Amino acid sequence: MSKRVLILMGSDSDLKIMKGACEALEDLGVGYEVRISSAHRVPDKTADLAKGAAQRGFGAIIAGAGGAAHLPGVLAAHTTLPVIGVPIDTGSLRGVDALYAIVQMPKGIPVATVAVNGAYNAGLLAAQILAVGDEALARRLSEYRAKMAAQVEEKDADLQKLGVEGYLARRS
Ligand code: RP5
Repeated sequence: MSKRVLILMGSDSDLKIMKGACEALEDLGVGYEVRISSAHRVPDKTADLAKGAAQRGFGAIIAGAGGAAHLPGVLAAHTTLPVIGVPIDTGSLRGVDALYAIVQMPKGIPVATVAVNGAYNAGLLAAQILAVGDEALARRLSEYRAKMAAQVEEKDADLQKLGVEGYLARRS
């Protein structure tokens, strides 16, 4: 059976950003479960989710958090599944606080970190991790890339045809 992705976030205030990860996984036909679990407010639940994840059929974990952003690192401490961290911009420090917190893991316990608010890419990266052992998913990823490349070529052809002003006028 295909592995799924466990998506976690520290607060429901992260959900509007983290839904990007859900969208990416849906675009690629990857199953997922999405949960709220704070490293600070419900530490035992967070540890239990990480400890049980592999056994429950998850192949990767995506964790979004803002501020002190300890969630991805704490999950990574409790599982050898790959953990992808999404720094969330909570306003005051524009997400740089969460980015530094997530990316600066100590040697021995890595967390793969995407851009601030980069939840869609986290979903893609999780899919790419699962695709190592899933040929059908690897094919869907190649198709996704080919579609993206075709869209760029279409835009370039339109730009050549319409010119800069014409292209911008059509976009607005
Ligand atoms: C973090 O604190 C959460 O991930 C969230 O980004 C931030 C603020 O949480 P709330 O106060 O909105 O619940 O743990």
